Amino acid sequence: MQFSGILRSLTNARVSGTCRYAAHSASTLIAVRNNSTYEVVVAGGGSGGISVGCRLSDKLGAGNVAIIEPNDTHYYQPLWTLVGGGAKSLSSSAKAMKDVMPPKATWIKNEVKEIDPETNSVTLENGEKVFYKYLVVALGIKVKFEDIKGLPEAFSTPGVCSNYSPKTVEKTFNALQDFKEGNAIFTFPKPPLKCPGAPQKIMYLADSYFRKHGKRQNANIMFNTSGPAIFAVKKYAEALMKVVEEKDITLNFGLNLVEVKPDTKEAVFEKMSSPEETVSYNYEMLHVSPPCGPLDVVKSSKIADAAGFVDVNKETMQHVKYPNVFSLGDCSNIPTSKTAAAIACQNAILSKNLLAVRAGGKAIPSYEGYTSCPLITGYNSCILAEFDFDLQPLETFPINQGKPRWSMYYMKADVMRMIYWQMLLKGRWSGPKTFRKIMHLGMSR
Ligand code: FAD
Ligand code: UQ1
Repeated sequence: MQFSGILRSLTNARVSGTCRYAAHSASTLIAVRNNSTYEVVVAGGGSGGISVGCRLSDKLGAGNVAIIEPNDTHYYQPLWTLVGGGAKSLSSSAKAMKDVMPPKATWIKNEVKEIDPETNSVTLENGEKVFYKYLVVALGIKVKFEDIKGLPEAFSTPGVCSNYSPKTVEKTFNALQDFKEGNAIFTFPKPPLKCPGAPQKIMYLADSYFRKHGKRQNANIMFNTSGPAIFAVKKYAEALMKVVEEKDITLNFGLNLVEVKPDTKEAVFEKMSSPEETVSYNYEMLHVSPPCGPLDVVKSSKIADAAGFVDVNKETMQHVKYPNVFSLGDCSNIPTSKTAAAIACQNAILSKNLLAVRAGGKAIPSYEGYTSCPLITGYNSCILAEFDFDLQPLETFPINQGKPRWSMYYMKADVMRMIYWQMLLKGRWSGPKTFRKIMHLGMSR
């Protein structure tokens, strides 16, 4: 049967073909069939996919929303900064995927290999097709350690670590503990990357850790960034420059890590101003924030923009060409900083717009680019950066958020974790806009 025919004949999710199994939430296994059709298919079960999947399956009822996700574990990645700093355990950042799957969604435990918006279908790793009426793409971003020569091998040597993967994040705390003397180098790649504040947060924790353990005088802490500034928003950049100065950190702009030589403990950087020129530093500790990029499955599809990210309207999250396709989070080309905090706002707006379009209406442009980066500056201090598309502060609290505060540290370390598991993933958190309005008594944004 032609797909258009299938679509016409279906008002709700239907299945046809031979039987296979998909893991359902709450660990039950339910039978689904080859070439199934769902009202909504969500590709990816990370922060964006689970939060949207929960909202939509609550509205549309059991059997109508499928989430395609291959992994057994869901990670709360924002906690990895504190895992690397030794303040939280890796296990506290993880939950079984079956426990975060929305109860009314069908979990298809598989990988998306192909997205075809012309036939409204996605092809799975096992070759089966899943058809949708509406598609939500929430596949995240690819972390590309392998783009740095020698790095994959260097991870198996002491001192080389990264908070950007569950496989390497615990090595960061080992490196802090084992550090004796020399350069402690923290890198920042060419954009895009997720949570652009994370590369420097761990550096401030390292500084605090070394001070607490009497080894700060033996450490030359360096931030080697490919960028021209410490942070994109002026207000927070000024505050962070003071932190860098107070902590006596060496700041090198315009340096991009291209190679790691574990035998000689050297990190090689290209100069952004003249890429054929390189500069090498010896390291005792090297924390790598990796280059990131679009997933191949998105890049090779018709829903991608020239850079390989899902091409959506930044205010509605609806695809610019395919009106039944939506996207949020790290895989989209929404021009704001890629964070879970951004997804807090995006998941609510996307869900509302998808349901409006489904009901015959229009997607309403309402996302102003809200994103947030809790810039941890020590084990009990944090600058809470919150801003919009125009890089203008969009702050929740009626205090100067440019100042490092212990209250913001505890909000980040404990309150946010609770909000994430109990509210965001359950479709009950749309970001702090309401609090912002109340706290500012309608006087400012
Ligand atoms: P993800 O949560 O990465 O989910 C993508 C999902 O898609 C994954 O489950 C993956 O398994 C699945 N997937 C991938 N490929 C396929 C496929 N082919 N088929 C099916 N499924 C697939 N954000 C903050 O708000 N505050 C912070 O303080 C913060 N700190 C951070 C610190 C670090 C070290 C890191 C790494 C991130 C941090 N973030 C922070 C960023 C935040 O974690 C991400 O922006 C957020 O998780 C993105 O959500 P997502 O749904 O777009 O992608
Ligand atoms: C937020 O909403 C959020 O999503 C759950 C985060 O992700 C971990 C955050 O880090 C932050 C800071 C916010 C914003 C929330 C408040 C209360 C400022």
